[in-house]
This record gives sequence, structure tokens and C-alpha cells, in this order.
Amino acid sequence: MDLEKLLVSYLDKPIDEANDDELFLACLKLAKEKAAALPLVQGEKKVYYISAEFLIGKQLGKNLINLGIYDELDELLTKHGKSLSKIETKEKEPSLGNGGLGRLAACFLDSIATLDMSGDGIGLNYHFGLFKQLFKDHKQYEIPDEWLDDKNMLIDTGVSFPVELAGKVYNSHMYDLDVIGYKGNKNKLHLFDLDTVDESIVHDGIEFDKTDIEKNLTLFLYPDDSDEDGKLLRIYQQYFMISNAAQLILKEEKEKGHDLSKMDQYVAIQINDTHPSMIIPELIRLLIKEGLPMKRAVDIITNVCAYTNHTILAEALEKWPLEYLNKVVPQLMPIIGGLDYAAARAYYNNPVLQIIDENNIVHMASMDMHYTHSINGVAALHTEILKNQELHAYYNLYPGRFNNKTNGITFRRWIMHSNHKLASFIDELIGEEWRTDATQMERLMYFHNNEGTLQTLEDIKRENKVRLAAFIKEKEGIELDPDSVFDVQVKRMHEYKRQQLNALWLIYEYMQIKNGHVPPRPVTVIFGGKAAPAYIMAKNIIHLILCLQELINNDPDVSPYLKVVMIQNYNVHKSELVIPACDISEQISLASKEASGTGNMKFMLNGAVTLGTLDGANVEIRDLVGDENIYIFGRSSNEVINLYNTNGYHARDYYDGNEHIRACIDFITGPELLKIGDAEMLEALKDNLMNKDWFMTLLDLESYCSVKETALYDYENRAWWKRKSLVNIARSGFFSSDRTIMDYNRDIWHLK
Ligand code: 26V
Repeated sequence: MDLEKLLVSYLDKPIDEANDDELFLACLKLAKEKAAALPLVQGEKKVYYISAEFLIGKQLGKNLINLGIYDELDELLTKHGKSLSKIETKEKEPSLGNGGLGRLAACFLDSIATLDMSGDGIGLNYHFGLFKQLFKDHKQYEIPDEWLDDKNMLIDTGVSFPVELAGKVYNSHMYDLDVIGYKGNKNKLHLFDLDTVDESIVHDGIEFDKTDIEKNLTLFLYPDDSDEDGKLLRIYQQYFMISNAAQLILKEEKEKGHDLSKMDQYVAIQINDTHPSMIIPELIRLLIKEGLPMKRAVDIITNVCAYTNHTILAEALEKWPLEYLNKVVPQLMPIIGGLDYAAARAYYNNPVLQIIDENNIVHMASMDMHYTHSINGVAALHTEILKNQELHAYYNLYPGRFNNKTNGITFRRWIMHSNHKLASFIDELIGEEWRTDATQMERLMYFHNNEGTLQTLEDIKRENKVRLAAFIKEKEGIELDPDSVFDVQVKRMHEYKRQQLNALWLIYEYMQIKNGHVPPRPVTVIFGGKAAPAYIMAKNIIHLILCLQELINNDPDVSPYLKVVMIQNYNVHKSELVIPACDISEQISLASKEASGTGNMKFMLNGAVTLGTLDGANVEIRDLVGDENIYIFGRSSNEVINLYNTNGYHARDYYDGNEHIRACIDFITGPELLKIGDAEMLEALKDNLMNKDWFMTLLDLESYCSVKETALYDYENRAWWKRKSLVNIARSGFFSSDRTIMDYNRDIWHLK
């Protein structure tokens, strides 16, 4: 049946008479049924990507693209005066992730299916996801994100597994999402839940009884773990996730008739950060129950499992008190104890190598490193730092296990869906092959001196800026000038990512403009990102930005030249509007701290020029585009690591020794901002930046201001800038997640 007939049959009325809600449901049904008809990817060996987060974004548009019917449907609806992109906004965005790690997992599933590899994702079906961010009185508030209704792509499988938590058995419930490969077959994302979870126990924002596991288990992603009950809940969630994963994997293996003692020939498991690490002892336990000797079970599981590290911040390498694990997962403890003994204590007298330390704390990453066959970082620099610094003792022990897999992004979402016009223009220039072979993007270099091409690219960028300006006007009530420079920093709020550095530039620029030094063209600075609810300093930084937004946008001397907007509740949908509209991509983490970044790649692909430090994948972006097409500032990772090792950085010296820096810092608690903001929060932020500044903001402030000024002046040389933009697009092919997944497969999974 053709699309029109099919759609009308779902609608039960002509397209012209249907409203967007009805059309949304009909399109959803269309996508669901088309996906249901696709066969599963088949393969000898299958990979399971286990992750606490899958930041998958709205599903309808992406699925229509991968089904190969987006354009046809778009045309059909346009013919009837409807807009598919408007209809798509009716879908609630699944709130199943927090940031880069979760979005990476989503991009990987897309690439695994597109490359026709057999591979499923396994995670949890959080009812309220992370949380929904609201701004009030220039502060962040958190409320539940009610994304889960019956109007989505979830499939109720009816599959259930018994999971033992603290001696009590709970029956899980498996929901699936189809993961459709681009014009190909499908895999699955399995999301586990408990039927007894009760959304009504949440009150006063995101408060709830953390001890009532039956009712709270899958309410939120990363529930606050600053107290014992919170930590226990995280362990409950993690074991629930991996117990289901282990049972599902063994069930599938048995159904395929595979010999479990040869499981490593048929199964690969990728452990995404330490959240799923308990899969290792759990599978060993289950294989022993199936009759395998301990030693054999350990060897098989080590060959099956691989671990990805996503961050060098020590706080993110999870460790749990032994007594908590004893309480929640007593069945695992003999195995974990045995693994600790066999790996660490029996052979090495180095506390760093132990899984259970002398204070009876269990280090999950240590278990991963001893009992997986592959340990990978997510960008070249990150992997080197892991090998030479953070995980050096393990690198000495298992040098062959360490490898780098530079992150990537799926071009299906990050250009084909989010920047339709640019994608079509690239088709015109070099054909459509780049959509499945991103190395083809390089062929755009042929046009780097072609005035017409560069002009069209600029026209597309401007259209995207107009589209974003309209969205921001509608949602935030702020008017933006599409002819200003759009300077964007969107990502989780964290001190190491240094949104505060950008905020200090805003203060500097505000004072400059007040003194008559205006920028060559108006600048619009756009922020977006959530702060973890218990992370005080990140919330103080949001407060500063929102106060600056109020001050700057309402100052008639300044606002003609400078605007600030912090977008509320930044998510995948908003990022799809923001990224294509960006001129300058802010990637300004303290060198050595950002494992990779993936936003940096999305901006590059969409023709933004990076202003950044030599950190994470920025280093590889610089190598690809050359110094002329990127703006690098700040100290190098070696210099930073050296400063940490020698205790050589004292923020106070920078404050005392440089009047510009002092003026910027003092401004935080000056009369202008105190009139708007909360004195206690601003004081705390100022005090931290002056006297602690663990992520060395002041170290790079001068260099940042000066390089940003250069970028803003260079922007005025329009021909030159447009060429930079084109070079960034053309050289982005390396960052396709198809490449990353081919690398994982070649070096780790060996699926075919
Ligand atoms: C973060 C948080 C923050 C909120 C409270 C709970 C919690 C728990 C875990 C984490 C870990 C987040 C790890 C993460 O997202 N890492 C990012 O991974 C990206 C993909 O590899 C990488 O590009 C980013 O550099 C890295 O920060």
C-alpha cells in the first residue's frame, strides 16, 4: 500500500481533516508497523551494549529516516499543508540519559544496526529519567520529567525475569525499542522495568522515599547518592539492570543451542563505564551454576567482556562499601571476594590493584580491568592519559588490553535529521554515498574555493539561526539577532567543562562595552545544560549565567552588542536546533579533563568553528582541520598535569597579580549582580574561584579572552570564515560513529 493510503487507513479520515496530534499517532503507527516488519539482523556472534544511559532522543523522525521514508512522507504531508517536523514535536523525548555517555550509546546502536551487525542495547526504563530542569529566580529547580506515556515506540514484550535483591525476588518487565539500521534490518534496545514502581511517591520536586525499592527502583536515572539510602538504591538499580542482562543473554544463547562453555565465540559484552560492572561476577556465578568450573567461567567471561572508560575524574570511578554490596547482592559476594583474591591479593602487593581495598571499599573499575580483555579510552589523548597516569599500574600489568576508540556520532541524526538542508546540499555536491560512508565527506574539499558553494553554506547556516531564534523567542521570550555571531556552549554543567570561564568572558566583555570597546559584530552567547541536583558549585555557575543574562539583555548600552541566553532543560531535541545554528563551538574544558566530548564533533559536522583547549577529541579535530581552522587557547594537558602533581596552581596569585582578572572576579559580587542574584550563591562562587578553582579557570582566562577576540574579528573576514566552516564539515568524516563501531568490531568484538 502506498504511504498516503496507509496513513489515511490509520487516521480514519482524510489527511486535510486531521490535526497534528492525530497525524502524530498515525505516523507513529506507520513507523512502528514498518519497523515490526523488518527482520532482526542475524549473525554468528552478537554484541550486547550494556549501559545505565541511552540518550536516544525523539524516535519518530530518526526512524522514518532509517526506514527510508522520511522524505516521501514529508512531501506527502506538505502537499496537504502539514509539517512533518512540527508533527514530530508531539513526541515526548525519552529522558533516559544524562550526557555524552548516554548519547554515545544511542549513536552506537544506530551504527551497529546500520553496519548490519547483530547487537542489542540493554538498560533501564526510568519513568522520570534524569529530571526536568526549570529556572526560577535565576536558579535551577528539578521536577520529574514525565516522558513515559502510551504514545511512543516502546513495545511491551511480556518477557520477565526473576531478580533477587537483598534476598527478595522481584519480577522484571522487558520493554523493547526497535533500533533500525539505515535502510536495513533492525536490532533491539531492551529496557527493563518493575510493574510495581509507583510514580505517585514522588513529591516536592524529585523527593521520594529512597528505601521503598518496590516502588522507586526505576523512577529516576542517577538518584541522589549523597547518603546511604541513595547509594544503596544505585546498587539496586545496577544489579537489576545486569541481572536482567545476564539472564537475557544466557536465554538467547540457550535458544540458539550454543554451548555455554564456548560463549566467548558467540557473545561480546561492552561495559559502558562502571555502572554495569557487576555483570562480570554475575555471569561467572551463573556459569558456575550451569556446571562450569570457576576457573573456566572466569576465563570465558573475561574473553566476553570489554570495558570502556569515559572519564578520568576519580569521582566517576565508582566504588561501593563492601557492606552495601553485602546487603543488596549477597549472592555475588563470594564471587567478588574470589576475584579479588585471585587477581590482586594472591600475586601483587600493590593496593592500587586490589578490587576490595583495605577499608573494605569495592572498586568497580578494578574488577573491569582484571576481568575484561579490553580496556578502552574514548579519544587518543584520553587513552594516553589512562595508560600513563590514571590507570598506569594496570597498563603495566595488562599493556595488551589497553586500546583507544575515538568516539563518534551518527550522521543520520546529527546532520540528516537535524540539518536537512545541509544534508541535501551535500548530496548535490558529492552524491549520497557519504550517508553510509562518511569518508566521502572529504570530497567537499574540492569546493573550498567555490564562492557559490560557500555562499549556499552560509545561507543554510543563516536559515538555521533564524529557526533557532524563533524557537528561543517562543520558549524563552528572548529576541535574538540571526546576524549576530552565535557562540554556543551546551553540555552537562561541570566545573571541569568550565562554563564559568565563558561567564567570566561575558563579564569582561560587558565591562569592555561599557567602556566603549564594542565587538566587531553583536555576539549571542548561548548556554544549555543540567547540573546534578546535589552539585552546589554547578548550580552556582548556572545562577551566575542567569543573572548575567538578566543584566546584559536589559542593559541598553550593552544589549545591542551582546546577548545571553541559557536554554532551559537542554535535551536532544533542543540540541538538534542549536547545533546547526552555531558559528563558534565552545569546547573549553581544562586540558586533560574532558575524555573526548562528542558535542565538539556535532558542531564541526554542522560547520561551526571550534574555540577550545587541546583536550579530548579537540586534539584530533585540530589535527584534521589544521591550526587555521580552529581556535586553540590555554595550557596543554602536560602543563596541567604537572601543575596538579606539583601543587603549582594558586588561583589567588592570578587574582592578585592581574587587574583584569580581579575586576572580573570582583564583579561577581559587585552591585550590578547583587541587585539581581542571591548573595550567598554568588559569594560562594567567587570565593571558590579566587581561593580554590580546582579546574584552573583563572589559569586560562587571559588566553581565552584574547583568542576569542581573534575569532570574533576573523568572523568579519567572511570569505575566510566560510572556508573554515567548509573545511570543518569536509574533515568531519572521521567522527562518524560508523567508523568508531568498525574499530570496536575489528579490535574487540570480532563479529564478522
Ligand atoms: C556523571 C554523573 C553526573 C550526574 C550525577 C551522576 C553521574 C554519574 C555518572 C556520570 C558519568 C558521566 C560520564 C560521561 O558522560 N562521560 C562522558 O562520556 C562521553 C562519551 O564517551 C565523553 O565524550 C565525555 O568527554 C565524557 O565526559
